[in-house]
Amino acid sequence: MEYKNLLCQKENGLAIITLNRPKELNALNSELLSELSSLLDEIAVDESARVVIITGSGDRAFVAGSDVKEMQNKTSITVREFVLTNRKANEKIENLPKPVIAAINGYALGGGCELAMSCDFRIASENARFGQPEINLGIIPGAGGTQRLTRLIGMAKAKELIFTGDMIDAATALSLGLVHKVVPQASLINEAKALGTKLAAKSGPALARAKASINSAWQTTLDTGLDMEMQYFSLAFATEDQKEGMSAFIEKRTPQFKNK
Ligand code: CO8
Repeated sequence: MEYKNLLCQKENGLAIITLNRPKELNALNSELLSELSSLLDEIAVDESARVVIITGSGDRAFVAGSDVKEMQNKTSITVREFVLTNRKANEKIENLPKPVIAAINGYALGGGCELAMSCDFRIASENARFGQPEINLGIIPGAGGTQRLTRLIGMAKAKELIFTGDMIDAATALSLGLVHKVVPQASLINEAKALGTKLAAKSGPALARAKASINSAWQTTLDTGLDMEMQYFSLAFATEDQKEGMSAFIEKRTPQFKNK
């Protein structure tokens, strides 16, 4: 399917999504977010796409936030639909049964930082800037920022970023644990592809269950989480990949996973 605000390229088990509104620094409008949800639905069932990379078009911005021009005249009632569209897209990323890597090529502000935080990995270019500047617009983060940022970097630093609206550079984001790695912009996409290729060689069902099990740690008690882990762990023994992985270990060879 063709998308107006997205590009999608598939190669060697990777689906590379480019958020493509460069004139608006890839600001998220509801059309882009709806398209992203549809594309992720397609990718979820596409066996040729084992890992997803999300990046922004151009060399200035990953995403400079939700589209302020679209939001400006909304009311407390009408803005809820926009929030839900954004929330749905972020939850599709977070719950996609495949790893998702954000390749952050510039500003990741507001809804852009929130989208990146819904991904499993964040690799940033040296020029990336992060922030939740909503306070400067007289609002608060509305696409998960108060929740995911707090869980990722802790309450003290989340309050500092959200209350001040200040931007931080990529090195600071790395020191806070907000990103996994910082690389020169010229090598960003290749770094993301290298990680994607490494993950694409693993067992897809095992990755999907590891992701779901780790995600549950955010939502539940330790006991319930351990029960869920036991279920996912046990289910792995119903896969061909478990047989292949363990046989390969014993036969001292590299496993050839079939994602079954
Ligand atoms: N929305 C709409 N347009 C934007 C946005 C945005 N978030 N960011 C940039 N643009 C547009 C600018 O308006 C400008 O367009 P034009 O040329 O037509 O005036 C173009 O992109 C280029 O931007 P600048 O000229 O401002 O470029 P600069 O290099 O001077 O500055 C910045 C770059 C620092 C990134 C600056 O553009 C900026 O501060 N942008 C806004 C950042 C921001 O406040 N983001 C948070 C938005 S609110 C949000 O994300 C809420 C999340 C909660 C959502 C809940 C569900 C909806």
